[in-house]
Amino acid sequence: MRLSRYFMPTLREAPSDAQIVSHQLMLRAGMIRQEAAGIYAWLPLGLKVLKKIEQVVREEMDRAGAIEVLMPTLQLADLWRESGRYDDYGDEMLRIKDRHDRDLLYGPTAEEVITEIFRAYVKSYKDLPKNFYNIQWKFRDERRPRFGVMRGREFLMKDAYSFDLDEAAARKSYNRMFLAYLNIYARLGLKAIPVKADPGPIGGDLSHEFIILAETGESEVFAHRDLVEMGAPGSDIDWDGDLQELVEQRTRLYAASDEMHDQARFEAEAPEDKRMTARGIEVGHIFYFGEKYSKPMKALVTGPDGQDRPIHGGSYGVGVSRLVAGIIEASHDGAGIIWPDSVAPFGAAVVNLRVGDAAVDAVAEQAYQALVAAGKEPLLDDRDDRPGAKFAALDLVGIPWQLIVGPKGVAEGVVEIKRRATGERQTLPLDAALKVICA
Ligand code: 5CA
Repeated sequence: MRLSRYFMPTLREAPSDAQIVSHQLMLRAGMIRQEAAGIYAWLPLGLKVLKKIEQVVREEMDRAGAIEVLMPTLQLADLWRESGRYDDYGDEMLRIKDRHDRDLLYGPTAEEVITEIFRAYVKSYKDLPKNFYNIQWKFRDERRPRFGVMRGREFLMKDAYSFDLDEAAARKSYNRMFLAYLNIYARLGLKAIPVKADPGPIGGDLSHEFIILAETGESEVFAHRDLVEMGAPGSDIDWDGDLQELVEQRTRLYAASDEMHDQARFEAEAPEDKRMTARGIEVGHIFYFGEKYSKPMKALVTGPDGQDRPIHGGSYGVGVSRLVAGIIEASHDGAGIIWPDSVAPFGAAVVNLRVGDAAVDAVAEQAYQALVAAGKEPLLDDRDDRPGAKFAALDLVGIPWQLIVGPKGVAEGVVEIKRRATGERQTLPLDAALKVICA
């Protein structure tokens, strides 16, 4: 992409109503535009990052055996009347009437819709397990939308739904999602802590929130340090095998958010120097809820004994748009955003320091074409602007590499490269510079 033809409306100052650093930086980097409270348009740079996160989530869901579908944003109220949730959901649900006076709603989640789809086709235990997911916009009329896309009203969620014959099988589906989530966050450069969450009226111990650490987080977490340091399981685990031990390794050590925290247990289970208390952002939530939807909505399958029974379900959410802000909270400095390579909007920026100088233009173009060919999705800064302004904008938007082409270097046969995360610079011939960036 050539910056002269792109749309990257960066701002020197953040609007004063942006309270947290990710919101400030997303506005300054020209990633989003607020259209109404908690409702945002995604500008080109923001959209690129959103799509990259979406793709990481998709790949890890596919690997763990989930199957992608796309459900509508608008849902029929009648389905929610079947599950009994229509009246309970309250003011967070955006209720809509169509021209035939039918009650619709903008989906805040999709348990009812997926249960309707499942029951229409799946009738036998032989077709289980099944796990369907979609990455779709949700709407919750939050009382206090704030912090930009961190707590929006319209937001992008990956929601997966598992269907199993009994609780033991459902636990296996749950374990797959639990471990897939850790892999997702690791690929996004994040350290996520799985904490026990309130399982609600179903009871049991099968509900976890995934929290990433950030001072501005809305949740407080209490955790054993060894859990915080424990790595993700990695994507080459046997997804069809017994995952219980891998999950237990990560649930044995104490971890809880404020509503489930028990100080006495924390002190008994973690020695003082291992006790960590911090603020964090909830970037995922997984639940096992048994027959909660299948019973009232009659999602039944025939078991091996010929008897029909309600399936055991679970649902698994990742806050995809919230993650854009969450990654920024976890990875920025005074100059701006520092994207992990896995979600950077561009892999590298080629900075032409003297646009219009034929020799400099030629080297910049050569570097740009080489990076295109290498699949690095480069941005060519071919604007006629002061070097200082160019560097400030590129630092702000957080592109992992800058390849700087100026008249002095071109005369000497070298370019400069800068790694955004460390500020480290090297002066090298172009070929060697490209090798470093593409390594
Ligand atoms: N039905 C379940 C799982 S599919 C569900 O809706 N879970 S949830 O309510 O916990 O949402 C899943 C994830 O969406 C949360 O962990 C959070 O990361 C994200 N999320 C929830 N509300 C918002 C919001 N208002 N703005 C941005 N992200 C949100």
